[in-house]
Amino acid sequence: MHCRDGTSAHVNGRSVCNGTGRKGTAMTGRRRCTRILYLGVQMFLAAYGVSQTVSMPEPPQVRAQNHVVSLTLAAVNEHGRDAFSFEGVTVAPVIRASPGDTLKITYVNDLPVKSTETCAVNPCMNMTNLHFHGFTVSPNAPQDDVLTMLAKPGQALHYSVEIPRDHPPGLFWYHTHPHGESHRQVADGMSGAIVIEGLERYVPEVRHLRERVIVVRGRSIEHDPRADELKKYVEIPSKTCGGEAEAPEEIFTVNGALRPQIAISPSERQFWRVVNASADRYLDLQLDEGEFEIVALDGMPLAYHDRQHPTRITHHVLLAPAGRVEAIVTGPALGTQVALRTLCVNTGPAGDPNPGMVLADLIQPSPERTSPDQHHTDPRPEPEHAAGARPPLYKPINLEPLKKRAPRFTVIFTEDKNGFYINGKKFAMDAEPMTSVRVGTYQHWRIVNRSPELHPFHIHQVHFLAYAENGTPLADPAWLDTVNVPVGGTVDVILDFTDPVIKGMAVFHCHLLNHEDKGMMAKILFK
Ligand SMILES: [Cu+2]
Repeated sequence: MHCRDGTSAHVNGRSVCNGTGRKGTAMTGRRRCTRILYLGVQMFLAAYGVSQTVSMPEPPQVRAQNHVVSLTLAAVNEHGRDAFSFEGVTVAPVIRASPGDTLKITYVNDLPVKSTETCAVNPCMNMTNLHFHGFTVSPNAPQDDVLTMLAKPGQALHYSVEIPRDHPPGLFWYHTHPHGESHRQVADGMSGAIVIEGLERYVPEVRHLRERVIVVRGRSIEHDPRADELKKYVEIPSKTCGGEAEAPEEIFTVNGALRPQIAISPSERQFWRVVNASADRYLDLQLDEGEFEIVALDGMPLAYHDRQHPTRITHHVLLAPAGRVEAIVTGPALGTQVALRTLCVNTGPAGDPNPGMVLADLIQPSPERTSPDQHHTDPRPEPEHAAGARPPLYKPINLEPLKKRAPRFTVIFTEDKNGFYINGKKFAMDAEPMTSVRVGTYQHWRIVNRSPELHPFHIHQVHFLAYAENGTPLADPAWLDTVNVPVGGTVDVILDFTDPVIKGMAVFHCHLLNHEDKGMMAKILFK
């Protein structure tokens, strides 16, 4: 088989082409090759546990009825990997709710009593629970409690999470959070998206756009005999991009599929809601051509705090593990080959390899093409409880005086061969809170990274304005719940502790979950 870029490889007995990973090269040939490639690769992907679908799979959605979203999820181990099971299928549904709704989730731990897997802290106990990442809700049971709600194999947890009526709309996600084995479970894929409806209140255009919920997960290829083929398939360059010595150990999947196709017509505008659900890898999203018109970051509409600037245009966007971006994208011109890719992220001398690779290909639906996507080009149906009927809430606030004051609290990330620390301490389940804050206030914190690798800082229950890096004001300050902290550097944030629903004990931690499991977490008491 001859590929236009002169390269080929064998996957499952079929020849495939290796793109160069650079835009504008070997496009026509690559497209032809890519189609043949899919046939071969999808066959072994089935065995590999990745979707056989060529189009980007769409997970099932669960909606509210009478303001209650009810579902049962189970934790299972399938083909040696931990997974969520929903209605008998190992898939993580997209949960859709409106402000004012209640999530009633029965979470059954059907994991085996004895684990065959490896955890950050061995042995894996196969304890599990749920965290509702980014939600401004109570940290007390039966809500977003990761400290006392833990199910052993055979046990069940009953969540009843009340989403406040004034909760911002946007993309959130759920994942498991048992200290010591969070990394194992999330790396295996125990994560799913949550949409809080109502973003069209802030950016009316999105109401009429085709919406795509895109869950990006990391997948280990460390012990996969086909690692080389897989790396070629997603176009990981052979040259490393950071200072790291090791070979790449993970590739990204998109809604469970490896390099699926996303149908979008020329000039069509779509509303993409992307979550980085990987346990420990960064995304730096870019389209080969085109830009992202950002509407929300980390589930917070840009307009919420800045009514005059509801969107922001960018060519690439860094998403730390757990980060989300919601953006309008425009279909490329007819005949152009465009991929959604992640750029290389240099995670520092002690960091993990985080190479660039292709996440998905944008394809243009054509009449002869029998893509299931063709039937989904209509605007999405109105949510059952049209949050859009309510007027949008805005929260403009002048934080300049707080920025000028010295930080009220400093979080220092350090690591050594024995573990990972916040302010010199390793997390313990029975630890006292490292700090406490009075609900009703804003606080200036400084996050300090005294280590030779990146760490993403995350705090439960609240959002913060990240406004300065290494002491320099950011060009685009943003309200986030997870922020990257540069190697040897600092990030200054103003945390919003004003919502009375957050009262209770919560945590803040590094969202490289391997680090969290090994101690880089602390408790905070909201009182
Ligand atoms: Cu970390």
